Amino acid sequence: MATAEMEKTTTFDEAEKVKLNANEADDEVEEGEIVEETDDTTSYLSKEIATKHPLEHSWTFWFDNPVEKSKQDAWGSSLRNVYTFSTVEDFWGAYNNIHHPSKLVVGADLHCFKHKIEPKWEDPVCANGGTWKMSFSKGKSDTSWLYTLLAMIGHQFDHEDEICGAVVSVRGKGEKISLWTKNAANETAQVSIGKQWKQFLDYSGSVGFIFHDDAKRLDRNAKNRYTV
Ligand code: MGP
Repeated sequence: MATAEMEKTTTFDEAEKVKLNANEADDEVEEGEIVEETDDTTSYLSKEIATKHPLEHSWTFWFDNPVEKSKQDAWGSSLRNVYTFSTVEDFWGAYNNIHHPSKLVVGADLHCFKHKIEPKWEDPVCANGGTWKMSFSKGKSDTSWLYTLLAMIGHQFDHEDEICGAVVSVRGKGEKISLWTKNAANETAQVSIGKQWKQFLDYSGSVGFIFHDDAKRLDRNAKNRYTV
Protein backbone atom coordinates (compact mmCIF):
# COMPACT_ATOMS: atom_id res chain seq x y z
CA MET A 1 0.00 0.00 0.00
CA ALA A 2 1.47 3.43 -0.95
CA THR A 3 2.25 6.08 1.68
CA ALA A 4 -0.53 8.47 0.64
CA GLU A 5 -3.05 5.60 0.63
CA MET A 6 -1.98 4.58 4.13
CA GLU A 7 -2.49 8.11 5.40
CA LYS A 8 -5.89 8.25 3.72
CA THR A 9 -7.11 4.96 5.16
CA THR A 10 -6.05 5.94 8.69
CA THR A 11 -8.00 9.18 8.37
CA PHE A 12 -11.01 7.30 6.94
CA ASP A 13 -10.92 4.91 9.90
CA GLU A 14 -10.88 7.80 12.32
CA ALA A 15 -13.85 9.38 10.56
CA GLU A 16 -15.75 6.05 10.76
CA LYS A 17 -14.99 5.81 14.46
CA VAL A 18 -16.29 9.34 15.09
CA LYS A 19 -19.46 8.47 13.13
CA LEU A 20 -19.98 5.31 15.20
CA ASN A 21 -19.38 7.21 18.42
CA ALA A 22 -21.84 9.90 17.32
CA ASN A 23 -24.50 7.22 16.65
CA GLU A 24 -23.88 5.78 20.08
CA ALA A 25 -24.31 9.24 21.62
CA ASP A 26 -27.76 9.49 19.96
CA ASP A 27 -29.04 6.55 22.03
CA GLU A 28 -30.92 7.94 24.98
CA VAL A 29 -29.20 6.73 28.13
CA GLU A 30 -30.35 8.12 31.45
CA GLU A 31 -27.70 9.40 33.83
CA GLY A 32 -26.62 6.59 36.17
CA GLU A 33 -28.20 3.89 33.99
CA ILE A 34 -26.07 0.75 33.67
CA VAL A 35 -25.58 -0.10 30.01
CA GLU A 36 -25.23 -3.82 29.30
CA GLU A 37 -22.87 -4.97 26.55
CA THR A 38 -25.20 -5.73 23.62
CA ASP A 39 -24.86 -7.29 20.19
CA ASP A 40 -24.38 -3.71 18.91
CA THR A 41 -21.28 -3.09 21.03
CA THR A 42 -19.90 -6.51 20.09
CA SER A 43 -20.47 -5.83 16.42
CA TYR A 44 -18.86 -2.37 16.79
CA LEU A 45 -15.75 -4.03 18.28
CA SER A 46 -15.59 -6.75 15.60
CA LYS A 47 -16.10 -4.09 12.96
CA GLU A 48 -13.17 -2.13 14.34
CA ILE A 49 -10.93 -5.20 14.26
CA ALA A 50 -12.17 -6.17 10.82
CA THR A 51 -11.41 -2.72 9.40
CA LYS A 52 -7.72 -2.77 10.37
CA HIS A 53 -5.59 -2.71 7.24
CA PRO A 54 -3.17 -5.64 7.00
CA LEU A 55 0.37 -5.06 5.76
CA GLU A 56 2.07 -7.42 3.31
CA HIS A 57 4.45 -8.56 6.09
CA SER A 58 4.66 -8.44 9.87
CA TRP A 59 7.47 -6.25 11.19
CA THR A 60 9.30 -6.06 14.51
CA PHE A 61 10.88 -3.05 16.24
CA TRP A 62 14.11 -3.87 18.08
CA PHE A 63 16.03 -1.60 20.43
CA ASP A 64 19.68 -1.73 21.48
CA ASN A 65 20.06 0.29 24.64
CA PRO A 66 23.46 1.97 25.03
CA VAL A 67 23.17 1.85 28.83
CA GLU A 68 23.15 -1.94 28.68
CA LYS A 69 25.80 -2.16 25.95
CA SER A 70 29.11 -3.18 27.39
CA LYS A 71 32.38 -3.71 25.61
CA GLN A 72 32.81 -6.93 27.65
CA ASP A 73 29.57 -8.50 26.41
CA ALA A 74 29.20 -10.16 23.03
CA TRP A 75 27.83 -7.77 20.39
CA GLY A 76 24.02 -7.91 20.33
CA SER A 77 23.54 -9.16 23.90
CA SER A 78 21.63 -5.97 24.77
CA LEU A 79 19.43 -6.13 21.65
CA ARG A 80 15.73 -6.52 22.60
CA ASN A 81 12.71 -7.02 20.42
CA VAL A 82 10.09 -4.50 21.43
CA TYR A 83 6.91 -4.83 19.37
CA THR A 84 5.61 -6.72 16.34
CA PHE A 85 2.89 -5.24 14.13
CA SER A 86 1.11 -6.39 11.01
CA THR A 87 -1.49 -3.68 10.30
CA VAL A 88 -1.30 0.00 9.30
CA GLU A 89 -3.10 1.00 12.50
CA ASP A 90 -0.76 -0.98 14.77
CA PHE A 91 2.25 0.54 13.01
CA TRP A 92 1.02 4.07 13.81
CA GLY A 93 0.17 3.02 17.36
CA ALA A 94 3.75 1.84 17.87
CA TYR A 95 5.43 4.64 15.92
CA ASN A 96 3.56 7.33 17.88
CA ASN A 97 4.57 5.78 21.18
CA ILE A 98 8.29 5.27 20.69
CA HIS A 99 10.91 8.01 20.66
CA HIS A 100 11.93 9.34 17.27
CA PRO A 101 15.69 9.30 16.57
CA SER A 102 16.26 12.92 17.67
CA LYS A 103 14.96 12.02 21.15
CA LEU A 104 17.02 8.84 21.58
CA VAL A 105 20.19 8.79 23.67
CA VAL A 106 23.58 8.71 21.99
CA GLY A 107 24.62 5.12 21.30
CA ALA A 108 21.07 3.83 20.76
CA ASP A 109 20.09 1.69 17.78
CA LEU A 110 16.42 1.38 16.80
CA HIS A 111 15.65 -1.33 14.24
CA CYS A 112 12.58 -2.27 12.25
CA PHE A 113 12.96 -5.68 10.57
CA LYS A 114 10.65 -8.13 8.88
CA HIS A 115 9.25 -10.42 11.56
CA LYS A 116 11.53 -13.38 12.31
CA ILE A 117 14.63 -11.75 10.77
CA GLU A 118 17.07 -10.73 13.51
CA PRO A 119 18.99 -7.50 12.86
CA LYS A 120 22.37 -9.26 12.88
CA TRP A 121 24.90 -10.25 10.23
CA GLU A 122 24.58 -13.76 11.66
CA ASP A 123 20.87 -14.11 10.88
CA PRO A 124 20.59 -16.70 8.07
CA VAL A 125 18.46 -14.35 5.93
CA CYS A 126 20.94 -11.47 6.35
CA ALA A 127 24.13 -13.53 6.17
CA ASN A 128 24.83 -12.94 2.45
CA GLY A 129 23.47 -9.42 2.48
CA GLY A 130 24.69 -5.91 2.94
CA THR A 131 23.61 -2.38 3.84
CA TRP A 132 23.00 0.96 2.21
CA LYS A 133 23.89 3.72 4.65
CA MET A 134 22.89 7.41 4.88
CA SER A 135 24.33 9.95 7.31
CA PHE A 136 22.55 12.89 8.92
CA SER A 137 23.67 15.73 11.14
CA LYS A 138 22.57 15.66 14.78
CA GLY A 139 18.78 15.45 15.24
CA LYS A 140 18.03 15.62 11.51
CA SER A 141 17.01 12.05 10.69
CA ASP A 142 13.42 11.88 12.04
CA THR A 143 11.62 12.49 8.74
CA SER A 144 13.96 10.22 6.77
CA TRP A 145 13.48 7.47 9.37
CA LEU A 146 9.69 7.74 9.02
CA TYR A 147 9.87 7.74 5.20
CA THR A 148 12.17 4.71 5.30
CA LEU A 149 9.68 2.85 7.50
CA LEU A 150 6.75 3.81 5.25
CA ALA A 151 8.64 2.76 2.11
CA MET A 152 9.44 -0.63 3.65
CA ILE A 153 6.11 -1.51 5.22
CA GLY A 154 4.20 0.04 2.31
CA HIS A 155 5.92 -2.35 -0.12
CA GLN A 156 7.31 0.49 -2.23
CA PHE A 157 10.59 -1.02 -3.43
CA ASP A 158 10.57 -2.79 -6.81
CA HIS A 159 12.85 -5.42 -5.23
CA GLU A 160 10.85 -5.56 -2.01
CA ASP A 161 11.75 -9.23 -1.46
CA GLU A 162 15.36 -8.15 -1.01
CA ILE A 163 14.61 -5.95 2.02
CA CYS A 164 15.44 -7.26 5.52
CA GLY A 165 14.84 -4.06 7.49
CA ALA A 166 16.37 -0.78 8.59
CA VAL A 167 18.16 0.63 11.61
CA VAL A 168 18.73 4.17 12.82
CA SER A 169 21.92 4.55 14.87
CA VAL A 170 22.28 7.60 17.10
CA ARG A 171 25.90 8.61 17.58
CA GLY A 172 27.69 11.64 19.02
CA LYS A 173 28.34 13.23 15.64
CA GLY A 174 24.91 12.52 14.13
CA GLU A 175 22.60 9.73 13.02
CA LYS A 176 22.95 7.01 10.41
CA ILE A 177 20.14 5.08 8.77
CA SER A 178 21.08 1.69 7.31
CA LEU A 179 18.86 -0.29 4.97
CA TRP A 180 19.68 -4.00 5.14
CA THR A 181 19.18 -6.27 2.13
CA LYS A 182 19.51 -10.01 1.51
CA ASN A 183 21.70 -10.77 -1.52
CA ALA A 184 24.61 -8.36 -1.66
CA ALA A 185 25.96 -9.94 -4.86
CA ASN A 186 22.75 -9.10 -6.77
CA GLU A 187 23.97 -5.72 -8.00
CA THR A 188 20.90 -4.93 -10.13
CA ALA A 189 18.57 -5.34 -7.15
CA GLN A 190 20.80 -3.46 -4.71
CA VAL A 191 21.37 -0.52 -7.04
CA SER A 192 17.65 -0.28 -7.75
CA ILE A 193 16.91 -0.26 -3.99
CA GLY A 194 19.60 2.36 -3.31
CA LYS A 195 18.27 4.67 -6.06
CA GLN A 196 14.64 4.30 -4.97
CA TRP A 197 15.54 4.87 -1.32
CA LYS A 198 17.24 8.17 -2.22
CA GLN A 199 14.18 9.24 -4.24
CA PHE A 200 11.72 8.39 -1.46
CA LEU A 201 13.75 10.45 1.04
CA ASP A 202 14.71 13.18 -1.43
CA TYR A 203 18.31 12.59 -0.36
CA SER A 204 20.86 14.41 -2.51
CA GLY A 205 24.12 13.03 -1.09
CA SER A 206 25.86 9.91 -2.31
CA VAL A 207 25.04 6.61 -0.63
CA GLY A 208 27.29 3.56 -0.36
CA PHE A 209 26.61 -0.16 -0.06
CA ILE A 210 28.79 -2.40 2.12
CA PHE A 211 28.70 -6.22 2.05
CA HIS A 212 28.26 -7.75 5.55
CA ASP A 213 31.08 -10.15 4.66
CA ASP A 214 33.44 -7.18 4.20
CA ALA A 215 32.21 -5.52 7.41
CA LYS A 216 32.86 -8.77 9.35
CA ARG A 217 36.38 -9.15 7.97
CA LEU A 218 37.50 -5.56 7.70
CA ASP A 219 35.30 -3.74 10.23
CA ARG A 220 35.61 0.04 9.63
CA ASN A 221 37.99 -0.50 6.70
CA ALA A 222 35.27 -2.14 4.61
CA LYS A 223 34.80 -0.23 1.35
CA ASN A 224 31.61 0.55 -0.54
CA ARG A 225 31.00 -1.98 -3.30
CA TYR A 226 28.22 0.07 -4.94
CA THR A 227 27.49 3.80 -4.81
CA VAL A 228 24.41 5.70 -6.00
P1 MGP B 1 27.97 -0.25 14.40
O1 MGP B 1 27.33 0.12 15.68
O2 MGP B 1 27.10 -0.72 13.29
O3 MGP B 1 28.95 0.86 13.84
O4 MGP B 1 29.01 -1.42 14.65
P2 MGP B 1 29.33 2.29 14.41
O5 MGP B 1 28.13 3.09 14.70
O6 MGP B 1 30.26 2.86 13.37
O7 MGP B 1 30.17 1.96 15.68
P3 MGP B 1 29.94 2.36 17.19
O8 MGP B 1 31.15 1.78 17.88
O9 MGP B 1 29.91 3.85 17.22
O10 MGP B 1 28.66 1.73 17.64
C1 MGP B 1 30.00 -1.32 15.62
C2 MGP B 1 30.64 -2.66 15.81
O11 MGP B 1 29.67 -3.56 16.33
C3 MGP B 1 31.12 -3.33 14.54
O12 MGP B 1 32.40 -2.91 14.18
C4 MGP B 1 31.09 -4.78 14.92
O13 MGP B 1 32.23 -5.09 15.68
C5 MGP B 1 29.86 -4.85 15.81
N1 MGP B 1 28.66 -5.24 15.04
C6 MGP B 1 27.81 -4.44 14.39
N2 MGP B 1 26.84 -5.20 13.81
C7 MGP B 1 25.72 -4.69 13.04
C8 MGP B 1 27.10 -6.50 14.09
C9 MGP B 1 26.45 -7.73 13.79
O14 MGP B 1 25.40 -7.80 13.12
N3 MGP B 1 27.01 -8.84 14.29
C10 MGP B 1 28.18 -8.81 15.03
N4 MGP B 1 28.70 -9.94 15.47
N5 MGP B 1 28.80 -7.66 15.34
C11 MGP B 1 28.28 -6.51 14.88
